[in-house]
Amino acid sequence: MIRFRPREPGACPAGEMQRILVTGAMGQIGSELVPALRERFGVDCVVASDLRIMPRARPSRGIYEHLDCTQAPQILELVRRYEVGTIYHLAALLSAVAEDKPHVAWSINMGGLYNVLEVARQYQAQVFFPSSIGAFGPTTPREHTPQVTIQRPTTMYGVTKVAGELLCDYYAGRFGVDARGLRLPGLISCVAPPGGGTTDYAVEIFHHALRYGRYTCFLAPDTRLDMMYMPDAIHAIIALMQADAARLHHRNAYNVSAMSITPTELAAEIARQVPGFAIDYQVDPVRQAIADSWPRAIDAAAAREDWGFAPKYDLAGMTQDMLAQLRARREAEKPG
Ligand code: AKB
Repeated sequence: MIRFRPREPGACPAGEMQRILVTGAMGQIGSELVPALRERFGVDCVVASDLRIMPRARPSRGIYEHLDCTQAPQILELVRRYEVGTIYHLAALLSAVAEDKPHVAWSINMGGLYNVLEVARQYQAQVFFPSSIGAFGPTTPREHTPQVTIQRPTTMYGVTKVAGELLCDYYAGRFGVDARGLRLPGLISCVAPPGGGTTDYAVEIFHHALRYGRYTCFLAPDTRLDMMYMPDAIHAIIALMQADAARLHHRNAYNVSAMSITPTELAAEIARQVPGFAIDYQVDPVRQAIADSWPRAIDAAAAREDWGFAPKYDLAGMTQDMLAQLRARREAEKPG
């Protein structure tokens, strides 16, 4: 087996590059995290994996493996075969789907994480776990939500996220597993669709604006939630994983957010850049109830202080870049 050396000093905690495994690699975050990690550490150092079958026209070069995270032996096999030293565990169901299929959500979100942590314990691997603003609930302070506060979520997704944070803390404290996490807000991105979240409207709206000039939103106009543009999320994930462990006071998991916005505000910003764009509302009671149980604006001070979290994109900058990226993609997809 070839041993890889990191391109950058410090890329691998052992000083000798072990490969990186990304689960759920074809999802919304994985589709942008995998290329970013390959760019940084080298194409062959990153093993992308997913339950989904990779399309014949592969979006990128590099190792791809089929992986069902509920099957611990499959994770173990990949970690051994590729000498994995870091696992970015992204495979999970999002909030709306999890509410529809709570038993499946428990099995995938908790079972998958438990298996990943167990393998990480046995092979001393570092673990990234994406928690969420969904780890908070209706009794959490909704404005300037502190880093350490009440966490009594009322959704299965939230239950798995709080339990996941605690399980990661347990493995860190009890077994010394270097598990780290972020409480991610809604992520806005142009590469892969989110699929099944409460904040998905903030991605759909862009596609509909360019295609139809209008959008019917499933959340009420004044539903304020935290959001972040994907390039900032990717940067934050890698920055957290590279941070000096001694500085991490809240390793599982840090509040992060770049903007706190409503559908009305996002639509107004899009309308400034897509003349004639219009929004109307057909509220989905299930997703609205989930959104109403989440914070309106979380406080990311701990992430700024401990490891320098500093998102670049605000609402206007994100909207401008999203529209430019999506227009370029639409142009490239045109036949001839
Ligand atoms: C969802 O809406 O489920 C996710 C999240 C905020 O965790 N985007």
